[in-house]
Amino acid sequence: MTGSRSCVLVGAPVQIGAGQPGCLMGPDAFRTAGLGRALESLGHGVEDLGNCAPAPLPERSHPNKAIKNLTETAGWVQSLTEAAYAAKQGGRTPIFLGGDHALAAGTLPGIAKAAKEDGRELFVLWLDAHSDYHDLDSTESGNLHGVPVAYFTGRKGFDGYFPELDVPVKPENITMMGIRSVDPAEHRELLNQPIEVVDMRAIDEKGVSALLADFLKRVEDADGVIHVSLDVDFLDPEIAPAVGTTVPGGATFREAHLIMEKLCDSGRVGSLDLVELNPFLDERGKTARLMVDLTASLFGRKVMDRPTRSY
Ligand code: 5AB
Ligand code: MN
Ligand code: MN
Ligand code: MN
Repeated sequence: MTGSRSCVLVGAPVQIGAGQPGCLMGPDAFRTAGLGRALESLGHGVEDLGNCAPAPLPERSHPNKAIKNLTETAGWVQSLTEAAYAAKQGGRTPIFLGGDHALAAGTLPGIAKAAKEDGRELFVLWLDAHSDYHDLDSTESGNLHGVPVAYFTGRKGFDGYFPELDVPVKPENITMMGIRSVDPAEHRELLNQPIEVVDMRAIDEKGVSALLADFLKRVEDADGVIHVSLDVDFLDPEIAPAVGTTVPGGATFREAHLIMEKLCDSGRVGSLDLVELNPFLDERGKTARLMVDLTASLFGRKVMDRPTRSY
């Protein structure tokens, strides 16, 4: 990423969207693992805004009885939408420290609103084992970290349950990478959507470099700005065990770093979610440290001080 940035860290200790507790500790694990210090050492300004809390909302319930913690999740969506919009003001670069992936149901609407006001086309790179494309009717686990993409793209069925969506994210501007676990209901809906799904087979066959270059070309053609949403389970569980929803066969250490390095070279990343870290499941801070190192790659840490294109 070119130049020095004003980074703002926004803690979002949401854990009620995930199937097991522990993500509550995520923001502090990122701080302990040295996220702020890593960014400062790269020459960026860092302001830690502390942790957000969910907005208190009137109790609500949905006919799908599997759904867990609907009211509190909607409260998080509301407070994080406002926090994300505010954090994006003044040309700053917000980094949201999760917390489970339900937080993206708040961060993306706030970022989308800010991008619209700035006259910028917003693109989303969704790095995850899962597509998180359930709606409130289709989720079987009832864990609402599985619904954010459906909500922030404006799919029906959230009215009256989640806050009214101001600015939806365009499905054609979303690329999902690392995907290897899609439920049947998500699969059916994704086939009707222009969301690009780069599954692990595509990565095996073509490599992350070429696949990411296609995405970056579209962003550049539109003079767009990118929001990256990085779920720990995008990574292979061997290198990143601290997540409740591990799926074998994930991205390798180098694939993940290469994605971050190329995103950095693009100079187009405007905001980042770091989600699903469950420090209770970690091995001596290994996953937290890897997530910090990946963030450092995204913000300019390089082996050689030369851009990729000069090879
Ligand atoms: B994550 C599953 N599709 O709905 C469901 O970790 C998993 O944010 C959702 O990607 C995983 O419960 C949500 C089986
Ligand atoms: Mn996810
Ligand atoms: Mn996931
Ligand atoms: Mn997960």
